Amino acid sequence: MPELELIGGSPSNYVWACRIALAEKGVPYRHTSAMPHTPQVDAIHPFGKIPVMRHGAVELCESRAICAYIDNVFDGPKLVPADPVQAAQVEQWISIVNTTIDPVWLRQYLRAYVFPRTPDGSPERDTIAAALPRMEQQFPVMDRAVSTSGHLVGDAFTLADMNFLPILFYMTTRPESSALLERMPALKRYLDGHMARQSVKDTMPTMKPGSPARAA
Ligand SMILES: N[C@@H](CCC(=O)N[C@@H](CS)C(=O)NCC(=O)O)C(=O)O
Repeated sequence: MPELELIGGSPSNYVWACRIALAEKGVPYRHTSAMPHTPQVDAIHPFGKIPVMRHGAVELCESRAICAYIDNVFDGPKLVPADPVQAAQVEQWISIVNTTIDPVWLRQYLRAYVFPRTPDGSPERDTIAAALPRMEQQFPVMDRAVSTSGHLVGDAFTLADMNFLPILFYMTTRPESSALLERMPALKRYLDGHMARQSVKDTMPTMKPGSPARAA
């Protein structure tokens, strides 16, 4: 079988989720770092987003599609349970994480720190202030979601957790989100427990101090 190539900078939460999935499956692969909207990304993603993937003649974009391919083509533990209810619950949480959590916690809150649109490069305080009330509502929801089993679905580490964990990790890098997390005991246990997984440790983005999530 040809070697799989995953393309995209490691700080991206979507790239990180795919790398955790590859590690959990035990799939050997080549990781090529690339920013969004660069030629090798644009060649595969119609809107230039990372990650993208190449495996022989197969080219794919969008993390969910890439992970579906990885799960179905390669041996190894299933990323999505066979049980139809749990499989649907995994899709439900991936959708919630990617359409409700990511836009506020990363694209709005963290972006205002990492890619501020201020003249002097200081954090965008008004954007941060606008995100916080929504995060105050969303953190307890996610805390409750993991409080029973320490997982989003059933009692196993699934693709839903692989999508959520990178986003949650980035919340430890900024003061307001870090303080919020301190008030969420189940979420904190969930984060600490799963950050210790080999697949997560092995794929941890290399970050320069002060510049976490450059491409998140
Ligand atoms: N739905 C996409 C989202 C990917 C995404 O938004 N990636 C970010 C980096 S974390 C990106 O490429 N942003 C550039 C842009 O949106 O133009 C997926 O699941 O792969």
